[in-house]
Amino acid sequence: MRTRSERLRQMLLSDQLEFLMEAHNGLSARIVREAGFKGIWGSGLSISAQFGVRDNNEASWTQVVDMLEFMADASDLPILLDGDTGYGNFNNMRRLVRKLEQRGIAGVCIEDKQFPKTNSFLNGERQPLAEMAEFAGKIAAGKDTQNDPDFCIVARVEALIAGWGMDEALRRAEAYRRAGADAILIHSKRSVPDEIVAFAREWAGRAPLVIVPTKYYSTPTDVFRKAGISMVIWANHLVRAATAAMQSVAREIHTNETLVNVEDRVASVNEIFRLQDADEYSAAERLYLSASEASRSAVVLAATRGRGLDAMTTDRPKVMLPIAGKPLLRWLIDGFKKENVNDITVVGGYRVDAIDTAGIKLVVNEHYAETGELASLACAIDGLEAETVISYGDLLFRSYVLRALVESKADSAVVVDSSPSAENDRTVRDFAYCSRADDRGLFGTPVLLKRVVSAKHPQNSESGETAGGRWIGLLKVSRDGLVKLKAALAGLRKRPDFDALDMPALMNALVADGAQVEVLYVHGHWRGVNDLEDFRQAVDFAHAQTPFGSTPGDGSASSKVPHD
Ligand code: SPV
Ligand code: MG
Repeated sequence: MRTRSERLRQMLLSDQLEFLMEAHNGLSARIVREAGFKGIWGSGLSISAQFGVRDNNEASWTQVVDMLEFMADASDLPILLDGDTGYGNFNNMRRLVRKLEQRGIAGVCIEDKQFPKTNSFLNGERQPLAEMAEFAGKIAAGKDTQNDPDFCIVARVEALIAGWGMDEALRRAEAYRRAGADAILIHSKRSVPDEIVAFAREWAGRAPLVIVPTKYYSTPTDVFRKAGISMVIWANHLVRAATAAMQSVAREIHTNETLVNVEDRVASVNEIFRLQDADEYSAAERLYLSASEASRSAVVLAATRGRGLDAMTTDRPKVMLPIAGKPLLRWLIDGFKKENVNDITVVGGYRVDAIDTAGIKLVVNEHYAETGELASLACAIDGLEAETVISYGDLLFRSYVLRALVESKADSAVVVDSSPSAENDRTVRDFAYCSRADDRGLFGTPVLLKRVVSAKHPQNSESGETAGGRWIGLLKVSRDGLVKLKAALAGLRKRPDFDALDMPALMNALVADGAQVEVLYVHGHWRGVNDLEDFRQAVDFAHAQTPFGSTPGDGSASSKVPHD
């Protein structure tokens, strides 16, 4: 793509009438680009106004240039800066040109008034003009300074505004052209374009002409085309649009003390994120942040009512049962947050209305009554791209359990409880067959999962193999592991019995696809909640995780409750 200055120069030289739209900060610069404009006017009036100061050089020129940097970053359009008088004499102009080039600004327009200037529409006729030769010297100094041959210097003639007449305007324009100006901006504050049209006729195309029809705004644009104008600047309409909108919304909210009337009239927060290019940030985060720094995701399967707990779950799902002062789900979420697992999707189903959504994304498995865990997982998994922990919703565990899981470098890892008490459990459990039994050594060689079997008792296989323990309901996949998991899930979805499948089927499919699923052995230190007895034990377990002297569930304490 051509440089910004090349494009601005091309706009000035083209046969078409071209347009610059005012912007005054990064956001408005981006909006100008999205609207389809080819260039931006860095308006002195608008930039000073958005700072809340007057158009009298109250903002320093470096503050203006800093703002231009944001604008140039937010939009790749050429920017023509309204450089007022050049902020001083020829020497200040030289430095300005250097700094603008360094920041990718395509050109500057300077006006033949005196520093500090005043906006042309405020007593314009009383404003002293610069001495013509001095101003021509400033233009020449700027042209001699620029490194980029396409950088544009536009000379703005204020003679008509100041009431000096057409001849003086033409005389000055010619002097500025000879000094090297790339274009002449002829300014008028009349409500009709007669002066401008007359000037253009006399000027006869000696250099491109630029106009600012703020005061003669009702003139049909074709009049400018016919007059041979090169470029029209819509000089202040975004700052005025923003002002009117902000005044109306602020008044409305102040008067009615509610947001309800304005929400649909203002840009959504997501639209602001889009204009800030938030998606690019997320993509870069995935590319550059190490897994431990990047935000991790979790999916919590919480769609079922919970068999064996019917009496307690008429009005809420199992995960909302209070355990030692806060719902089971909250224990889980607090545990996730401690390990930087912040993007938490909970799949609800039964009494989803009772799930507390603070800090989570809730998705619904509408068919929870007829489907299994994988159908619930499928409701959540598509949007995920980061390292992800998949968890049953009815788990309590000591915090080291989750820490070990998220710190695992494996593409996929599961937590298996090797304690013998697990084998005597009352309920049907997911037995994990592993490449090696738990030797409870600290630095054992990696243990891999062979398969998970749901059964009442661990089975001895033909080879006499015994289960390494119980899968507790925690699986982690890295970013790469997630890709494999999604593929395995997609494969299982083709099966007619998909709706009946639970997590073990997915882990077995992963293994069958050749994935190495690491086994992290624990020895107790967790509870699942499947029936009343579990529930009773979970309460005891949770109480034992609560720091001395704090009361879980009173909000202030809940975030402080460690699990270990
Ligand atoms: C500006 O936008 O600051 C201008 C144009 O200088 S005008 O305000 O119309 O003079
Ligand atoms: Mg200005």
